[in-house]
Amino acid sequence: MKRALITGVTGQDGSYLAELLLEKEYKVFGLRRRTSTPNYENVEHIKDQIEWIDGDLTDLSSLIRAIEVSQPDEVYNLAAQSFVATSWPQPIATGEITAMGVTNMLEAVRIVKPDARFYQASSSEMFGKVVETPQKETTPFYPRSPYGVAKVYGHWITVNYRESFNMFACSGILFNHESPRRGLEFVTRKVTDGVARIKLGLANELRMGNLDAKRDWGFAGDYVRAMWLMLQQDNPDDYVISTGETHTVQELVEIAFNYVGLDWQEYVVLDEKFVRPAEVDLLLGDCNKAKKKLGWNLEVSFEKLVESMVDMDLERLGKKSFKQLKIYL
Ligand code: NAP
Ligand code: G4F
Repeated sequence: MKRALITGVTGQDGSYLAELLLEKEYKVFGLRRRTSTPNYENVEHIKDQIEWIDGDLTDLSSLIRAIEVSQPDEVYNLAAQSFVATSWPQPIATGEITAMGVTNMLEAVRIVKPDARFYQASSSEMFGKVVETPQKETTPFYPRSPYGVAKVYGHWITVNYRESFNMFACSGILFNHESPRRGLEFVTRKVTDGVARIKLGLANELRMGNLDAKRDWGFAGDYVRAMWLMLQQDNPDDYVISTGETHTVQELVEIAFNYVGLDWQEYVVLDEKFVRPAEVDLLLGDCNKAKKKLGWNLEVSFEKLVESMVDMDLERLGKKSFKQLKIYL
């Protein structure tokens, strides 16, 4: 039985990855940090199958202990302050968790179990003000937020530990990926939750920032398969994971409102509060390397993804899916 340690297991990706590894009969250890109220929403259904270890990415001693206890074959470092907008008002915390936290994890692995395979959650946000399109593994980085800067550090320290200590360390440069488990502050979930609220009569507007930004959005369940595949190869390497399609935020809004038969222009209000000090205008990934070398492929399209998120939010908020609601409308 293989053993894996996941940091960030209570987050969107951590929960899908834990499901995947449990299906593959791994023994799964999950690092959880102390919170004032329990935060198991994404993993409630598999909570008892995970061995929980208390720790925090900013506390090296807790990470050393986590590696000692779990003795992992594979470590997936998914924990981060991951919301770009928060990285301006909290740049230091973002740096300590999202940048230095990676060094803490790598040190814990190097000290206790240097033969463990290591996955770092790198991000397309590192491409920022993009210098070429589409973006691939060799595209230079130009981050546009404290979060993006922190991820560039995390990326290069992972490459450096691979080259300095011969560790099996990989970075997945993942483009935006979403699901019904996405945090409510990220734009896809904010829109699908907002549309569901409006449809159910719980709200009458949706306040948004920059509708012109373009993102390459995929489904999180497809993306965690790529993480696992990276650690099953003969050699460690870095890979871009993306759909190869880009859409504006406005297109996202249109698809979600159309799905429930509403005109977005009647409800969306532009609010400066959601406009960022510096924007990443366009992301579009070239994932040919991952397709060729990992045999990775997508299963869920953008439209299907948005519609399933609207359905899940309608169900959560109204306790009925839109398909069921339609029967009564
Ligand atoms: P997420 O839902 O925000 O989850 C973040 C996880 O990190 C949560 O489990 C959180 O714990 C944990 N965490 C935060 N600070 C921590 C700390 N100091 N110590 C220990 N754990 C801590 O993020 P996600 O969308 O699943 O993304 C997973 C990773 O991929 C992140 O590193 C993110 O930056 C990166 N990434 C995401 C995307 C994307 O589109 N989703 C794309 C590229 C890269 P709590 O539950 O206690 O808050
Ligand atoms: O959903 P977002 O907050 O995601 P963002 O900033 O692209 O970051 C996500 O993807 C990265 C990978 O590229 C990850 F590394 C990162 O951890 C995170 O998962 O915003 C997407 C776009 C932005 O251009 C933003 O300005 O949507 C625009 N937007 C417009 N109105 C909005 C809003 N974003 C949010 N969150 N809220 C709005 O009201």
